[in-house]
Amino acid sequence: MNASANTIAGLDRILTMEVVRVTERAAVAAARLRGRGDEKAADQVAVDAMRSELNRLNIKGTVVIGEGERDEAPMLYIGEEVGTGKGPAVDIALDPLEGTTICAKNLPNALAVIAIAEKGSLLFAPDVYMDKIAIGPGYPEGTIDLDASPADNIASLAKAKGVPVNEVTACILDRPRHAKLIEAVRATGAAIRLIGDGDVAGVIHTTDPEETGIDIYIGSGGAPEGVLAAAALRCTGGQMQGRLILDTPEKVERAAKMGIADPNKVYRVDEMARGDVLFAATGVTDGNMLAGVKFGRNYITTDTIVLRSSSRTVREIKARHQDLDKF
Ligand code: VTB
Ligand code: MG
Ligand code: MG
Repeated sequence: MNASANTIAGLDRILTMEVVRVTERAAVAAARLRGRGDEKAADQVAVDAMRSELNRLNIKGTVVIGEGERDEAPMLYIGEEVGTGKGPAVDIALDPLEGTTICAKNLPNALAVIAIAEKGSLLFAPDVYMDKIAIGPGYPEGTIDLDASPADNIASLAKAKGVPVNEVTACILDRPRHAKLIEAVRATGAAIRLIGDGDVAGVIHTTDPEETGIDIYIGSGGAPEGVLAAAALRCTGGQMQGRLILDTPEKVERAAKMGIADPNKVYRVDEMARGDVLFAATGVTDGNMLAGVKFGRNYITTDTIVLRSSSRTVREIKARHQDLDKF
């Protein structure tokens, strides 16, 4: 196959296969520190592992959503150049360990996550909170609205799904700031899956309600996690709206420096992730969609989902790693 056949719709499709190793490697490293109560250590090994594998890819990558500003994050910081430098110029959003606390406590749904997109197509979001609402594919456009009340959103989703409201489950981060939201959702009769962390997984879970039991994600979480989740929805279909929470002049200014002129803008999926996007996530701990890493006597097992927007392919890749020394 020649190069043009591989790059017909944006990114080189071979990258779809290559990117799997990046999240697998990070997930295995983090999983070795599952349940040790040390979030920092688990995060650090995941970052190291993801970076070294990423630097083997033939891309000229720039981290646009990463571990933070250069001075606070020594590696995979925003602006860091990654890859061999020999391939196409791409933008990268990553979280080597999404849910450090989940991993430290060995609770469900910690993931190693990456999104790779054509240059300039991911929202350059500051590390602030974002108000989010998301549902999976198959519902009419406009079923959800970030500015509508939780009760209206739940009612609208139930109608679109053709079920009574009490058959809807919302996923919400368990935070004091969500007390009113939780109360409002409960008042509708809908169920809530409260999660300790991991809203990238929470949003992705809406794309497969039969499997995960989650229909809608609501609430505020990290903006970087919002862009990562949007990258995934871009590939699976689904609706998401997000608004940066820029509640101090300092945050408004920081966002302005990153090119955000309207601090109140509501971003839809394709305004957070445009063009051809690849998304990969490997389970670190067992989750609703992905199994966690398993350490066997003779091999290590990983479970990864790889998505590509231009073809809308959803791949689930279970791997047995027998070269144990490498991990
Ligand atoms: C969420 C969650 C992340 O940050 O985005 C959350 O998905 C938001 O911040 O796993 P708070 O914890 O301050 O509420 C994480 O918990 C950590 O990245
Ligand atoms: Mg992180
Ligand atoms: Mg995170």
